[in-house]
Amino acid sequence: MEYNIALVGNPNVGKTSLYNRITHSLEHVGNWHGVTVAEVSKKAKVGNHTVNLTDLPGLYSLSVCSPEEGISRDRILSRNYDLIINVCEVNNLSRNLYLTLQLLELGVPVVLVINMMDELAAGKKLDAEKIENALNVPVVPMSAKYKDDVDRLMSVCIETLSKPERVIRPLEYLDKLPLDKVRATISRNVDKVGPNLRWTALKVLENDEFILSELGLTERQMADLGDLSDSQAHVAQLRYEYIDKITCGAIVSDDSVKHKIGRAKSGTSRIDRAVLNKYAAIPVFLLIMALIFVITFGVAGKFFTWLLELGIEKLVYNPLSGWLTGTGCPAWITGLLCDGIVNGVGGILVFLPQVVLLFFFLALLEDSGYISRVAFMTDGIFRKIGLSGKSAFTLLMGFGCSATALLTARGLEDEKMRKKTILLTPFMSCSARLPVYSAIAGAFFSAGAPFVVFFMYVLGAAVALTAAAVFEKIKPLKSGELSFIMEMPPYRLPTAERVLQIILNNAKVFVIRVGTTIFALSVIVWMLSNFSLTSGYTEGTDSVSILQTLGGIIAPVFAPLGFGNWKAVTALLSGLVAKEGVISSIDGLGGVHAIFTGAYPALSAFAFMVFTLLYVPCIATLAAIKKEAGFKWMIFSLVLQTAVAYSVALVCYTAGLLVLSNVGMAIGVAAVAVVTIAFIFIIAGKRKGRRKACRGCGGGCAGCAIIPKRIDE
Ligand SMILES: Nc1nc2c(ncn2[C@@H]2O[C@H](COP(=O)(O)OP(=O)(O)OP(=O)(O)O)[C@@H](O)[C@H]2O)c(=O)[nH]1
Ligand SMILES: [Mg+2]
Repeated sequence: MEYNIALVGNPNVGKTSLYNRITHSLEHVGNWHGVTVAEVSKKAKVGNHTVNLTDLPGLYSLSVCSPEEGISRDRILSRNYDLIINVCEVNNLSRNLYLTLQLLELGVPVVLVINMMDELAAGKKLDAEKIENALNVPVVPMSAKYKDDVDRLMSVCIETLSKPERVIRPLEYLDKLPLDKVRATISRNVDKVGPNLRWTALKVLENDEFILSELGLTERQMADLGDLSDSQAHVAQLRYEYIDKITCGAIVSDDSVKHKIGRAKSGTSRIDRAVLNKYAAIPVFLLIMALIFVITFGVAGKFFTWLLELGIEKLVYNPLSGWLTGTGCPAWITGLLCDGIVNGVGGILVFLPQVVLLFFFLALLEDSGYISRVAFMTDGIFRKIGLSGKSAFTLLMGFGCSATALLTARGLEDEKMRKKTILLTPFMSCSARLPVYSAIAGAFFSAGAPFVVFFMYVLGAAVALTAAAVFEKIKPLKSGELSFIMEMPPYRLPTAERVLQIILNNAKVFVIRVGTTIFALSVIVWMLSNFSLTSGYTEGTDSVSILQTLGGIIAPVFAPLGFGNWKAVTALLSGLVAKEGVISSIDGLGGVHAIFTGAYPALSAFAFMVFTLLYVPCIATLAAIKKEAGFKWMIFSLVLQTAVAYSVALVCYTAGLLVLSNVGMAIGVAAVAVVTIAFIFIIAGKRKGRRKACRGCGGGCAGCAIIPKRIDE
């Protein structure tokens, strides 16, 4: 038999962890709320049966607020499954069971998983039978992260599915509600919402916007129903009372264990006192990030990259070019295979350890629960520029891959805030840009390379935040007022298995990308840069290659930035396909020293890195922006990024030239900059003062009508 099973539950309870265990997948798991933003499905064999399992975004209730919760609600209401595995977390049982009751009200077949049993405080045990008897659904306590209780869960599911008639016990609190009266009022509209009239009546009592709009009740009918906000509170209260009844005594002391209880909690709050400290929070965050960069691009990353470089040169490049030359192979074939493919592909492959290390640290930050803290501590600053702490998740995920990170913005309730977060995410330096900085900074800044790379990441973030502040001044992008409720997950340690999974998964994705996109780009760029339209292979001749001709036309545009040559232009064009393409093209075109020449090659290289950081995102990111925000915003993002990249690179190059060519002038420019900034602060301070004076007038003047609200914020 083939069964459709859906995983449903509150956010961050371990649904995806369970999905990965059952289907042997590697879907994204993270210790914060709202990791999964779209449904995923996969088939798994369970004995003689096939199970088509669907992982859904987390939701708190069937009355939804965010778009991804809507995906889950629609799926649950569609009844397009045979069974729901409802996942709860043992330490949040009361809150999680609220959704469980709603599923049971709907009458859907449910198996209840009580997850994270390993986190139950020492000395406590769960009376699963009590909950099972009260709800009349199978209950399976487990730890999806550690223990292999998956087989037991699946056999319970199959057993539940194979029962011909499942008896769903009516929930006693429903009898206390005037459901019959509501049914009578809405009965003639009910064909619009399906056959479950009793459930629809309950939703009406809950003042459910979605159901009410589907029903399209008349004013008369609404008047008959009375004040729905009162009944909404009453329904919630009855549910919680029922949950209290079920859970009271469900978690009891386990006398066989004599450990000190609550140790983990006090440990968590002690760490949080340091990590979330008003003064230390941001410096601690920057210190952690700096440490990660020093390890990734300095000590460890550099060593492994050097090792791979050596391996590729000694074991692939040298033997291959020697053998090809020995066999009398045409020079262009040797050039294509060795300089085009081995150098192009190998030039990226050597950064595999650094990419893996970066993803590993990012996953540690994510899985430990630290990223939630970052979102929490940045919320105040972010609010001032029209974003929220939740945007911090998306932006930080942008360090991995922009195209996937911007999907996480779906968790943002305010539409303008969501759009802004989407537009800003590509400014964060994704992992594909990492080989570009690593290779260029390594060649021109030797020991200072990790700091240059760190600077690029900081610059990307600074540009994103500045752009947010500017957007906030533009009416179509000004965010609405939102109250932001954020859940702080407990600190969790990733398992060795998960760490290994992260490393293998990211290595696989990287190698596949290098083996396909970068391979193709290397071949194309090498061919176009070594053949001319008229006289074939150009090596050893005076002919001008195709790329040289085309790139040469655009190159002057980049002259003010210090890299106005066709090779740099070619590299940037390759970067549109995939950002790693920038460096594979550079390698195929003779390496960094052949491109950044002139009086200040390091400065040109620096401006080039800045441009690479900020210019048009790759095609995959543009496609994601189009999907999430629409075509218009995609074009806006394209223009915005290119303009910002050009301006910032121009400023960096010009300022660098001033410093390097005339130290006296540089000091003068710096002094003027300091005075200007100080002046701006003084003016801003005075304005603030004026606002206060206005407030003092008691609200009678025109200014007071607008300003007091802003001061009170
Ligand atoms: N200690 C412990 N942690 C777990 C367990 N199951 C999952 N986790 C952790 O809980 C966090 C959330 O796991 P996910 O599987 O992403 O949760 P989810 O329900 O899919 O979350 P959303 O997609 O945000 O709705 C991760 O850090 C997991 O490693 C468990 O049994 N024990
Ligand atoms: Mg998930």
